[in-house]
Amino acid sequence: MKLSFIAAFAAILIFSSCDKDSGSDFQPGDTGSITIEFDNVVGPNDLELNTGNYTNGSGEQFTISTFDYFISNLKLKTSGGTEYVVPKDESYFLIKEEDEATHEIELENVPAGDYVSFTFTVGVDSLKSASPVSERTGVLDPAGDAAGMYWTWNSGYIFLKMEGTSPVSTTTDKKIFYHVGGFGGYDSPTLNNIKTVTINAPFESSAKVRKGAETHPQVHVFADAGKVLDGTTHISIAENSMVHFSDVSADIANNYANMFSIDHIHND
Ligand SMILES: [Cu+2]
Repeated sequence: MKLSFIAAFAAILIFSSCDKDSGSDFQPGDTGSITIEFDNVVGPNDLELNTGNYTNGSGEQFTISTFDYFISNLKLKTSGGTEYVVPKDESYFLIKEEDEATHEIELENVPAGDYVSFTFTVGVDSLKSASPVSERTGVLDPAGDAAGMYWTWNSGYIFLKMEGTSPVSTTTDKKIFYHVGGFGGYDSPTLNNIKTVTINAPFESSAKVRKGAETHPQVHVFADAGKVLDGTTHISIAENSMVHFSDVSADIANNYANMFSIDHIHND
């Protein structure tokens, strides 16, 4: 998003903020919809599968061929502190960079309000992970949409999958694999990489949910794939070209828990 747009947007906010408290323009019981767009980037650049060349904090070059992750259990909070919990059955989404149709999450029947805070799980919660396969349909269907995002050998979802190539990879074909999952285990405790993330609206902006089609707020979220390898822990590709169910995955999960931010919100 261009700086000029952000500047213009900020100016609009400043000029419109004076009538912010001029009385409610919605009734109790009103509901509307809200879109949350997950826009995958690498640092300041849009993520470009296969063709984008990136360098991590360890000075290692890499490309990204796959970038997929689960978002679930959304909670929205208004500026007044009222929380709306998206019904659990409607609260599972699989964002796949290669499939543009998955980049936007549509939430319907959301109580009217000015939403400023968005909380979600990156991955699939343990309750759902451990529920019968008949209750894991749609994006959670291991034989369907979730194919490739499920470990049959360990019965759990891959929360985030990043694959690509790197000249410093130690795999035979220079590929890199970062598959992070682990919900804590069924019977005995295992690695728990479930991350809960809260992101807040910038510039005193909010997503104004109103009745029907009066407005259709869109929360434009950036997810920085570069943070997978560079957050609180720097992951060296040469040292970890392939990560699956291992201690290093905990570092990666902590890294990507901080990759989300709201760049801006549209209310049109
Ligand atoms: Cu936008």
